[in-house]
Amino acid sequence: MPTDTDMKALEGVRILDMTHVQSGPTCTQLLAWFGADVIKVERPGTGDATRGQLRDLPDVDSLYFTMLNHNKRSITLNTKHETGQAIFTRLIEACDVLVENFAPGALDRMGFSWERIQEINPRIVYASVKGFGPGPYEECKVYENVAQCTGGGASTTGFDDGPPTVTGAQIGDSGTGLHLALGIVTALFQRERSGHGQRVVCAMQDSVLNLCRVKLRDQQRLAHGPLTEYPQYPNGTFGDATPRSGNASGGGQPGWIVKCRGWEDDPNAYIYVITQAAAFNALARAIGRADWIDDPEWNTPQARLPKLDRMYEEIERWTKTKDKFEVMETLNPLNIPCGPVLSMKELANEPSLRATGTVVEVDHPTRGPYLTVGNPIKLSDSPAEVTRSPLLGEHTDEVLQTVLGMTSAETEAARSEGAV
Ligand code: CAO
Repeated sequence: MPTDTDMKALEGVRILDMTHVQSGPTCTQLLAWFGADVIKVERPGTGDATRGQLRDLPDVDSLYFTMLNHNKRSITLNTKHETGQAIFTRLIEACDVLVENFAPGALDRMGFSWERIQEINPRIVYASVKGFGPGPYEECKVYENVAQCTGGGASTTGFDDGPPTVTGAQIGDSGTGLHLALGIVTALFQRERSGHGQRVVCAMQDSVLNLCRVKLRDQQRLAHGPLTEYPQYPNGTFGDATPRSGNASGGGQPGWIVKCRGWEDDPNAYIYVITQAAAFNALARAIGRADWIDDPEWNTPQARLPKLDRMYEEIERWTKTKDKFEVMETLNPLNIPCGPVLSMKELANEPSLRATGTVVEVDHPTRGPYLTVGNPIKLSDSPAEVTRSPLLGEHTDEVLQTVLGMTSAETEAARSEGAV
């Protein structure tokens, strides 16, 4: 069937984007990549605080900001100013979705409660990220690592004899943004049938816990005996909560990270190897331990479980003789799932990621070209083209005039009042 490659999945959907920092902007960036018209509302003068955070170049929007706000338009609007609020009300009328991730109650304090927003536009989907859902902490402000700690990520990450550890993957911020994006498109889908919008809320604690689902599984398994795939088994002790499992696999097939050639100097000369039962004989042969195949001490998953550490020592004896890519090339054809530990430097230069648009170079008027992560979700009929993030207020006049029909004199008057 012929496809119209110019058409985008969310074309015609207009998003009023009140998000800042990371969690909310991740969500609206995804919607923009799918073709939504995302209008980012920022405070006049300063804008999203991340524009100026972790700067690598003076007076230029930071990579933190540029990499989270592609494909959006930016307007400045003081939503605490009377004229600004009148303009904001008209934007609510003109948009399909309002997204925000301010501290709890911020939008209500500006005079825009959910009731008021529905009055202005009953079809609008109003979506929010908050740190916590209703309960003792609902009024708290939350950043990434607070969510990783309160959602179960930190207590289950790291090694048993070390402190709780957060992961580099931004499961609290970007993870919640992803959840929120799904909530928004689901609400829009329901609106097609119901005719009215709804409230969508994602708490960062809930999103992290959702991503840590297997650890709540393990919490309940603990009541019935030790977790046999964890490195604490059989010689260590288990307490009454899911412990940290080092690099053990979270699934039913054991796995671990082992050293490869060059590990003494290269912090990433490692590979993850999963000893999937179906491919075990091939692995035993590859590492020079074909004797395991007929040895009842080694030739069943049950027999191996109490001595996974010894098994991985043997695997590592072999992997240390090869670099991580050679190990990958040897084991993959044998159907042994494994993955080299790739550094950010290696990922940035990986040709296959460039070819699919998962890593893209984008040009920016004040910083020049930079690398970013493109849309990881590939739609065959809605290809995502990554365009640069907007400068602060770059589209204020354009949006107020084309979306709201304001004249240039009205826009100028709002500006001189300090409303935009
Ligand atoms: N015009 C006028 N005022 C504006 C405005 C605009 N365009 N945009 C924002 N403001 C105001 C807000 O209304 C708020 O004012 P009040 O405090 O008077 O209500 C104020 O700016 C600051 O908002 P904030 O409290 O959200 O910002 P903060 O820097 O203190 O906190 C954060 C940041 C992220 C901790 C908080 O927003 C939060 O907890 N958000 C929810 C959870 C979340 O998304 N966290 C992830 C962030 S990424 O790591």
